[in-house]
Amino acid sequence: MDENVQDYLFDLQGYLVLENAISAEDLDEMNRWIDDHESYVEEPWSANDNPRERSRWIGNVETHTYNEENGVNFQNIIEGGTVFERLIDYPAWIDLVKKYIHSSVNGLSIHENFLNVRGPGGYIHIHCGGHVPLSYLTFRQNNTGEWMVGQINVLMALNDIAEGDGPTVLIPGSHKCTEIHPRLNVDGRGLVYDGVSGKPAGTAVAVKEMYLKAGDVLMFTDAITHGSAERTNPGYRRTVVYRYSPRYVRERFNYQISEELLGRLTPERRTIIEPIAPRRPLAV
Ligand SMILES: O=C(O)CCC(=O)C(=O)O
Ligand SMILES: [Fe+2]
Repeated sequence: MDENVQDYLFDLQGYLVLENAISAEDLDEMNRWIDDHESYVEEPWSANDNPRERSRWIGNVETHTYNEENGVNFQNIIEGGTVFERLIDYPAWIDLVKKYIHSSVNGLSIHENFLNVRGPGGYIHIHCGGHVPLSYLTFRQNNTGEWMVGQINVLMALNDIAEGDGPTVLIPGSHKCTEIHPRLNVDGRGLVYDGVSGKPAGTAVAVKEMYLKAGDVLMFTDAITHGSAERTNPGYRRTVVYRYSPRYVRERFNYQISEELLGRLTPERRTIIEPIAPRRPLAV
């Protein structure tokens, strides 16, 4: 797409769809990873009495969910194999992400990375929007108008996502909306996340369902009002999400990167995963 058109659309809508962004080989490798770990989708949790310690670990990858209906997140998936390392600076989106985050001054990091598998009845509540005063939901420098996007979500479709499959929903342009979305409005107070209605984001006013083919990528500012529709079809929706931010934003769960992965990463990838090297006294 012509760069001016792309910039205009990202500014106006707050999202872009990159069709056919992921190679067939890489898609196959990720889908095979899920097939190989099906038992974790069936049984994501251990029997621990403490709900915070119920997760299961696959090496350095951890099972997780924000709410049961969101499905299973395989957090820290960059530790899951070389294909997930390639995604860190994937050619289809890395230059766009760098431009919009303005990495020449802000650097670049990944705030959260996970693979999500979501079955029938699964969905996400509506969240975010232009009304939210979260520091990483910036979009442009107010004074000069330069790009200064605080978080870009790169959501990768690993299988086709059509009507009934629980597509991501978003409200185009809502990253600039001052009014609070009605479902996030509690007596004039704006919520970040709808933890009250118990309804899928797909039923909220003004949302657009984003249909994707396997290999397509939906790239959106986290400031946009979004969520997902309920999956009503049988089977599972498979996605990967990498959230890019300036280097000042911490990794969401503070996963400690394994020495093995750090040793394998190219210098470019290592700078994204560990933008500020740990500083310790010299060993004596
Ligand atoms: O799962 C979805 O479709 C939406 C994901 C989402 O809310 C996010 O990546 O920030
Ligand atoms: Fe989100």
